[in-house]
Amino acid sequence: ALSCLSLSTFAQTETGKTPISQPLVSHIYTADPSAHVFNGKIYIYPSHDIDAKDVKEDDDGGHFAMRDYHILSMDKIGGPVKDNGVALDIKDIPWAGRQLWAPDAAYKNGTYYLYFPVKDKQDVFHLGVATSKSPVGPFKAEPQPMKGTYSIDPCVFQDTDGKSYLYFGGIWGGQLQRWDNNQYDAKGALKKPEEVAYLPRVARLAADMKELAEPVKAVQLLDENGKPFLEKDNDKRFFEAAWLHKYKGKYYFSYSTGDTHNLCYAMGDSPYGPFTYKGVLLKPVLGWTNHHSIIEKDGKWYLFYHDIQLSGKTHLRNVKVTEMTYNPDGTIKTIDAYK
Ligand code: FUB
Repeated sequence: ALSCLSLSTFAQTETGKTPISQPLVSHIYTADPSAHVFNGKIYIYPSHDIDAKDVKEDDDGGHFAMRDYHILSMDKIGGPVKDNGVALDIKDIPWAGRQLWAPDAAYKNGTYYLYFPVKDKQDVFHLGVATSKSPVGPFKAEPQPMKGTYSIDPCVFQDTDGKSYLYFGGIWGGQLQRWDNNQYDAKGALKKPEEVAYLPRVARLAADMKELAEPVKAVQLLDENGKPFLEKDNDKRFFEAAWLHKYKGKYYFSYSTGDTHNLCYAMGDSPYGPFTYKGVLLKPVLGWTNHHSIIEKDGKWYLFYHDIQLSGKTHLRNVKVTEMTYNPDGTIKTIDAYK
């Protein structure tokens, strides 16, 4: 879901300032880090960015032409980071056409689940799932996309009552605009400035974690006054990169505003929302995209994110982590990734 980034965007961000964190790995390009703690250890499920020289940059993010996943692991924040090699290759996903975008993972009853978006052979994004007995794979993909899923950026949230929810969606190159009311329309248009913005999607997962247990719903995301965002509120409305976490009994839905490059968050009392907008979590980073995850480890909270510190190119990103802190009222202190 990305449009041409451009050097102008690069210049408007924090060029010249000092990054607060360094890339977690530098031997490969990584992005969209979905972090989890499994058995006391941190696992990061990122996109694996590559320089596909045969693919031209376009407004639908065609230059994000990723073909596999590598899972990173670390015992603690600040410790050595291990690249566990190829965990899933696009050639082993029977229905895949191109573009393995931002994944997520979950664990249940001895099995690890890797959720991923990829375009099918007709160039339509759907979500797939793959399983492994190890958190770092190798993962085996199911032969078909997950029924009823579409668009990009899956995020699985497992609530304390054992229920699991799949969040997803992304406009522009992420194709969410083609799926109003869960029906495909290849001509689905972006909203006009005065129209109500597209909303992210959610569905509870079935017990086997491979299927949806219910029809896909829109996640209710409201502005500070309890009103839906309009498309012209593009510094706050949802674009892509959904993440859900829970803190002190409240549900936090965070996401990217895409073309305005913010990571924002909203709070609610249920995994379905409604979520009320609370502010910016991470200001724009170097590069067009902004995409994150949030975990708790040893009593501290961490934001995983990416920028393009190593390459200076929008499609060659590097994942990073920084501590995240809450205010006494449960709101989150805004992070600026550069000093
Ligand atoms: O990495 C490809 C796409 O870029 C992701 O799916 C979006 O969230 C954006 O980060």
